[in-house]
Amino acid sequence: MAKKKALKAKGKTKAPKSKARKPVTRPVLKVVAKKPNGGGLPKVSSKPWGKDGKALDGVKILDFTHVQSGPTCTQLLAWFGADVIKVERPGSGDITRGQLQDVPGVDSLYFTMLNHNKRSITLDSKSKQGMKVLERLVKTCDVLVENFAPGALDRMGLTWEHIHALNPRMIVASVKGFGPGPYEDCKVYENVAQCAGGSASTTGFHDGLPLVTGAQIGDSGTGLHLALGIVSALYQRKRTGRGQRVLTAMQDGVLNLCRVKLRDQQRLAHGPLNEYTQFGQGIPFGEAVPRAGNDSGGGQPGVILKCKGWETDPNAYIYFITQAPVWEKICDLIGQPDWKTHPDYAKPPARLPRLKEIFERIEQWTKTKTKFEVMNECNALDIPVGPILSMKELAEEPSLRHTGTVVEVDHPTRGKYLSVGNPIKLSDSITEVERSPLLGEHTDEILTKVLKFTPREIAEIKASGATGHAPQVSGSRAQAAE
Ligand code: CAO
Repeated sequence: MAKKKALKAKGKTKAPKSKARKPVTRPVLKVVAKKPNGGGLPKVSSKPWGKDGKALDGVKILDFTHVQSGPTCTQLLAWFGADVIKVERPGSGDITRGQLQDVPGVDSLYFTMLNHNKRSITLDSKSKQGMKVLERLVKTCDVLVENFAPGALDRMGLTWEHIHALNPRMIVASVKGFGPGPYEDCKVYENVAQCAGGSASTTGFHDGLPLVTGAQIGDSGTGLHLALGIVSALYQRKRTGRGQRVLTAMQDGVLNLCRVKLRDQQRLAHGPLNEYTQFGQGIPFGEAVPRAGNDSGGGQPGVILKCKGWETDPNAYIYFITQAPVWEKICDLIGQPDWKTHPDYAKPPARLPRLKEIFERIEQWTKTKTKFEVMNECNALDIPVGPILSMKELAEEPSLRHTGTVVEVDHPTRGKYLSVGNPIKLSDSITEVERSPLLGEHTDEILTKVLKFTPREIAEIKASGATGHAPQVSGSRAQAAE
């Protein structure tokens, strides 16, 4: 009977032929309308939007991250309302506090811009008392996030088995450079990941060196991937009750972002990549996807063109896409209406071998306008273009200030500085960017209020030197001023 059911469930197995066919009886499907508040969900909130807490309220994160990849992940979780407790080595803390320092003795922008909305506790994880505190944190928190070198967490004594025994509900999330395989033990930084994940081999010009990109796709990109893994694991835990391990390897994260290049690798087997500029130039393709310069990654040809002022302004350029549906508008705009019907230019396949000549003609037009004029004129006609915006222009852009994507934050030792706020906007979970913590600023608060150690225990922990010496700071965490 069970076997019969299994066969039915698979759905592909044909029923044995018999001479006298029985009439097929189909199960009657009962369609039950879902109640609006069904599925175990609470009643629909009647509070105003943005006034019913935050998405991750109640989630406690043991943040054992450092440098960039891990901190970007936990910063996002903090922005969504998680209580992020950053554990740092007494005395020095996260190495980035002192890296690329612009103001002597003050936490660097590298640190402050990656650690908003967190609390800091200093702990020597290699001391007996430090481990006692860490184990209490493991029992108290929902997620441990770390991006130490491979094996470092195990060497501390915090193996997955030990953590799972202490708190079977805990999610342990890690960033590593590589997944299991020949390089799994390697330490990895941003550019290593960009090179190992396929980004560098496909970035730059065909006849030049491989290039790394300014976007931190290895670090911040992997932090983003990890954050998604963590919230998914939290969601699954609601059903299973247990934690799990979440791993994102930086190589995997970069390769995921280079997905279209693996697409092109396979297309190469069927002929040249005719949307690449080198096709029009008659340069043969090799065995691997070449560097595409500024060619568009999609099927619509695009390049970077000079605009008015390019001789002195390094960012007076625009990205111009000759999207097929607006080709006729482009021809009119640049003063080349004859190309609308000319057999060499009218249709996309005819244009492909002539892209260099076509873009040179468009550039004659863009050079007569500023990048913002080109943007305005093209957008009015639905022609997709992108001005090359400098960091200065982005920092001063009012619309980004308005949306909280660029925020001004006040810091007790640094003063006011600019930061990138939460790029992910939730309509019912509004982000308020708070300054990063000073080293060990919340040690006492966490030992007492979160971990509920008695005054005697706290005295013992402190006397052992496990927490170092926390700075005395007046006032609580400052609010970000937009
Ligand atoms: N108390 C005591 N010891 C501590 C501590 C604390 N609070 N916090 C960390 N440590 C110890 C670790 O246990 C480790 O000790 P062991 O080597 O003896 O086990 C040691 O500090 C150093 O950790 P690390 O090897 O992770 O640090 P590193 O500076 O040598 O390497 C990095 C940095 C980033 C290359 C490495 O952590 C790494 O490969 N991480 C994974 C990939 C990653 O996230 N890279 C992105 C970094 S951002 O560009």
